[in-house]
Amino acid sequence: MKPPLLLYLLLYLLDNITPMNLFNTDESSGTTIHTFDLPDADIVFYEHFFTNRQSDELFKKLKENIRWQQDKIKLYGKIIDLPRLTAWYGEKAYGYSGITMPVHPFTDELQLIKSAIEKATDTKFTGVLLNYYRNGNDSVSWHSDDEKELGKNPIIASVSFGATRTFQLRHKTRKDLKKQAISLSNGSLLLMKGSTQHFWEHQVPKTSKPIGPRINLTFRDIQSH
Ligand SMILES: O=C(O)CCC(=O)C(=O)O
Repeated sequence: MKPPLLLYLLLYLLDNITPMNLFNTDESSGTTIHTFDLPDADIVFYEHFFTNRQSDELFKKLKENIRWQQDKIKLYGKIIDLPRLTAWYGEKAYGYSGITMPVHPFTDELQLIKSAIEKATDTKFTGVLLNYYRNGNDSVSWHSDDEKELGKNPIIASVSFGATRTFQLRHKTRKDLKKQAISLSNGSLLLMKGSTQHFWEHQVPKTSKPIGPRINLTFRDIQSH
């Protein structure tokens, strides 16, 4: 049975009332801000930082336009594919875990996302590492974003589009503290600052659940080479 005309009209109106300004990420656009009472950490999670429509559109554009690469790592003496695709965009070169990333200039979409998060966080970012998780078999294992180019207390702004994945955090020395989990949903922004990277490490584990692709962007400020 077809929905009545009135319902179509209502859906049309609702859709068009949703703020479409990409930069409108205040309470009126539905953003919910969560803080975490964790020792040695300063973490803020903005749920629905981007609306679903903006996020779906940005996911599509990033998937098509980003110059994704398949990196390799050495594990127990064997060269294997990194379990995700990556790319680095920004003003300066960057590398991690022995991988040197070719640098590409910010695209229009990346510039838009960067401006939105810079405005909300009052921080300047000079580069972004992108991760493309094709399915639940793609992952990133325990690490901290503490490369020396990121400075003493790195500020990491992590934006997610696509399927929700679990982001886990564990304290490096305090074994009495429980492992934390945050569901990084479509359009969310996770901000990690202060001493977080010194004391905590994070991962996105593999999942056997049938889930779709996800793109994650971690904006960083590269201070020196
Ligand atoms: O995909 C994520 O949410 C985490 C990415 C990450 O840890 C990184 O790029 O260092």
